[in-house]
Amino acid sequence: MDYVLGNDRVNTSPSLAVDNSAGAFSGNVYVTYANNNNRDGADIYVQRSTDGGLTFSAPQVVNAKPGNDRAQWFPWVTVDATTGRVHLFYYDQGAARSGDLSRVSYVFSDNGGQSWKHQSRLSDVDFKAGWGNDTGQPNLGDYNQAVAQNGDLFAVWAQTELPGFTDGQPSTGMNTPDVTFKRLSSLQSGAAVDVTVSANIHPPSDLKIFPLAIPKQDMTTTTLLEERFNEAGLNGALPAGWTAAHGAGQNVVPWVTSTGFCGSNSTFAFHPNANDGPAGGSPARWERMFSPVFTVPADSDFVTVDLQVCYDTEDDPNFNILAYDGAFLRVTDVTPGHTLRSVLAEAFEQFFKTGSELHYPKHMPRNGDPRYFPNGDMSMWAGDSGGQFRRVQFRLVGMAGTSAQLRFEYAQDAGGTCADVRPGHACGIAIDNIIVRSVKVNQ
Ligand SMILES: [Ca+2]
Ligand SMILES: [Ca+2]
Ligand SMILES: [Ca+2]
Repeated sequence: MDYVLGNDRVNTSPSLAVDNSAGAFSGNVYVTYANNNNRDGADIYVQRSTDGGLTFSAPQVVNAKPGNDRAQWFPWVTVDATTGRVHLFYYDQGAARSGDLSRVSYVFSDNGGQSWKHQSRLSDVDFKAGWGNDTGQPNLGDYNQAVAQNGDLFAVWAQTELPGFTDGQPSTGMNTPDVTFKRLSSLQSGAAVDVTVSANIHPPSDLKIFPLAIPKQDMTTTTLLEERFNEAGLNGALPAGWTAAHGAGQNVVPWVTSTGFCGSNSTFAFHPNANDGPAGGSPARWERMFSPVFTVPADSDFVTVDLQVCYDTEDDPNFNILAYDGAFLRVTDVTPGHTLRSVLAEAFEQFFKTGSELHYPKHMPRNGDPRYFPNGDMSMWAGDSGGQFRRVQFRLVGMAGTSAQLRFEYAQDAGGTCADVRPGHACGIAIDNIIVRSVKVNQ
């Protein structure tokens, strides 16, 4: 399958169940998995055996819009030991047209897997795959399981909720995702669901979350950091207070200031996507750009980060999401007394948009190359922004009273640039017009 925005370590993750009931389809074997044959990221397939596993049916796709929506992945199948009903559920980014918003979708079969009915959802709310994606991996994973008997499905899965910036401190990890449990009781032969019980193992956080639309007059806004890279005399250097840091790789290629990429007449921060490794060496690298530290007022309700980004980096034209070279934003907690840690901005965003798309456009693969970003497997700005700067907007929560730093993390793998997939293109990523604001909502 393709990669999935916000989610680490995705794979086809097969699940298998046997019908142990005394029903008409007793002995049937069901295997489910995700694949990308329809090229929309992934769909959920089932194959069944009616001869004890000697042969299996042709693959049958069970999600609602195969080939025409977003990724469905990490399925789980179980058979009611009493009734023989086959239950199947999976993560589903068909919850939105772009971005990492996800839900748990559900189908069932009462005829031994010949047909599947009533796509509905098991998760009570939609949630973002990237929430809680901290320095550890993975976040959401292949932890979904269920059993069923006497008409009751008992299902568990990992589900995120929006955490604040400091969630989990002093640990390096955040406290989401949690395990969500649901009991779904159904009539044996009918479609109606009569009882559901669900629970999170941890109580929801007490974060104050404001609606996305707030009238301007109801907000007091304070600018914490503004950088347009237009200072006189930079001559390619980063502005005062900004630093370039080499993360990994044989070749040190610092972030610089530059002009001319994407037709911009303004100066911007820039990193090239280039096969520029040392002779006989590798161009794989991780190069970082750090902002000055800013301190968020103690009465801040949320922080916004606005910037513009233009990118043309190596992606994989065979997939919607997979890309190899690009950059993403982490926010580092440098508050005195806190554990110093860098958290993906996506991990605690209430809102995140790149151009007209939610979240990032692409995701880098897992990659054990020590010269790449550690383990890879991060969503990022990558691929082709069409020769234009795109507006990026974040609303970040739970930052009141903290001191923090933006860290732009660029990584490229050992081979290929944007010019290998788009011949003649100039390759790299440019960032400009960064503004960090604290917002206080007037009550
Ligand atoms: Ca799909
Ligand atoms: Ca500029
Ligand atoms: Ca590459």
